[in-house]
Amino acid sequence: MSDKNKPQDSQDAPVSLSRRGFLGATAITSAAGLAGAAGLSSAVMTRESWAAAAKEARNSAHVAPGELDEYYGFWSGGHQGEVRVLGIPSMRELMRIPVFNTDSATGWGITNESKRIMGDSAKFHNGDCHHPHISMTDGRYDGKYLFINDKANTRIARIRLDIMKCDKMITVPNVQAIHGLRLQKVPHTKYVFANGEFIIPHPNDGTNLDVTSGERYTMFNAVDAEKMEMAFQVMVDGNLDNTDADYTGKYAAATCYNSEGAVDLGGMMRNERDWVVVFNVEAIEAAIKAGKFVTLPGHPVPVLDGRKKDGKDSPFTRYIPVPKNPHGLNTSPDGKYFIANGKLSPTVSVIEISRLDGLFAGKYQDPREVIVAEPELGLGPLHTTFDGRGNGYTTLFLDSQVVKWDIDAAIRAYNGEKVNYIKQKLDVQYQPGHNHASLTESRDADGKWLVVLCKFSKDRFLLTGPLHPENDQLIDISGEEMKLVHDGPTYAEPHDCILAHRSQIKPIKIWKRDDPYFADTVAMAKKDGVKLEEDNKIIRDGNKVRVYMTSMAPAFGITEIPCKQGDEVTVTITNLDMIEDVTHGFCLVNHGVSMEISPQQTSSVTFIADKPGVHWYYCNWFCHALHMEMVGRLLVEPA
Ligand code: RUQ
Ligand code: CUA
Ligand code: CA
Repeated sequence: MSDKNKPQDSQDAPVSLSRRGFLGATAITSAAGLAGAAGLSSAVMTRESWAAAAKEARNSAHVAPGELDEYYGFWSGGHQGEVRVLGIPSMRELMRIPVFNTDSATGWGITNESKRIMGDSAKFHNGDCHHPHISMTDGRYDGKYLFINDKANTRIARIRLDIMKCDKMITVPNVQAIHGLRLQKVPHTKYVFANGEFIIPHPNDGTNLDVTSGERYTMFNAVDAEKMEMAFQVMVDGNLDNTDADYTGKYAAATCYNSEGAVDLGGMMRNERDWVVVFNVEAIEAAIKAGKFVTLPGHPVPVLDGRKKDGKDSPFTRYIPVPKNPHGLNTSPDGKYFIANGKLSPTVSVIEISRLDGLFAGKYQDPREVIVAEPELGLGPLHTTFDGRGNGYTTLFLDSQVVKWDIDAAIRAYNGEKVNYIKQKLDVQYQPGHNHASLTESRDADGKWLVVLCKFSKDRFLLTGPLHPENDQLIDISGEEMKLVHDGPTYAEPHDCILAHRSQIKPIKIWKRDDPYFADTVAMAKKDGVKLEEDNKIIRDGNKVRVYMTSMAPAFGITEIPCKQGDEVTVTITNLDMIEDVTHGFCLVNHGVSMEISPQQTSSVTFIADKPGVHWYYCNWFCHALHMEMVGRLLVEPA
């Protein structure tokens, strides 16, 4: 074979772009005035030299067969819509929790139980989740719930961490696109704080189609975490990006990148400073208690006005100018600082939380007096995370780096001292968004592992066509130096993740029969006089057919379901197996029906028997040597 005809290994195609050149024109546009500073350079390492350098550290992260990981990681699945559970440090994917998507394996979006949880929004088949956060008690993860936003359809979902299933979902009214989401940390997670990102006209009924004039705003939202109902909304100036809460229970803060209220890219970058808006939770609660709120048409949630009027502040909010289109907002685990990440400015702004009482009391002429440091870290700072030893770790999107910096030193530098606050800059591959250190959002931040979620993987993995995976990288931060130990390809698009120690999460092994997850289905059976744990019964009720059956490896309790064309059939299955891990499924061929029934679980699904004839159903979770034989038939008589 001549060289010309030799098959080319496309995986080995030379990498033609340098790390910094990679983003090209798009990045330069969005980096606006910063492009000039991109001349700073660092040596570009090859993939091979990375592999060699990482070898030693990788051994410390190795989790051998039979060993368990020390941490749970909960990953946002981004616009794929699910939450993923990973073991850290192995970075092995342990489970997927469908939330804002449809899932064929478990029947999420197909079963009656999941549709009841999704409510009105079950009609949507897409989602865009960003920010997973674990409920807290006294500033520590309590392992009860995980909350996550859906930017695409303005929803918030809750996952029960004992069963690792979504158990509640609400659509936030009066706003569009929930982006930032964080939890009240102290005294416990009473509220889920969630930012409505986009400014919309009010009312948004088509009478005003211009977002730059007339009554228009977005709102900061609080959801009652236990009831999963709206608690309050606060109108703001500008828009809202990311948020976090403090360790007193009194304040939450959010970044705004569009103080301009613009509708175009140029307009949104016009101001040199946008702001952080601080919310006074106590003042908000007091106003609601005193009945000093309004409601908007169509929803009873109390709404407060946190906008400035004629330059005067409301009792509920303060606006702190920070540069420029800030993005991430992160509370340091010692409870001292809110840190706003500058994005289009190479700086982060460090806000001292203990000065906020004074800010609300009118102590400061200039709200920027609450800022105690504004260190210059590099290009495109997006998110900061912490090791509990006084260091911040900030992602630099444009530089493709994580920078480790000393918060106290940055404060001293801001006060004029000559001190170097930058400890290390580590190249990551490539363009990192969020980063997240173990236990970092709690008092227990332990500075062991750092996960960096890179938006581009470029040359790091075998090629998969034009669509590349993301690259979630694991960095050992236990020592003085950050060490990259693992590259992890992930599917679109983990915006954010959270790491909890395994002792903080307590999942159950088999379902409890009285679990509220399927309580409505149990109640329905009771109305039909059916004992789910024993009975195999078919109940005909007009053109409704309700089938109650048990499953036990390797047999369904009912193997023939006679019905008439056009009947609405509900199949309810209770898995009597008591053995851990023996999950059954129910899949009806050519009907789009499929669901999971784990040990001691009850699941149900409703469909129309619209095709006359014989239709096989089978167990689609491999459960037994005779799993293939675990079948039955739907017998549909023509109408
Ligand atoms: S955002 S890459 Cu949706 Cu959390 Cu910052
Ligand atoms: Cu039951 Cu497979
Ligand atoms: Ca702006």
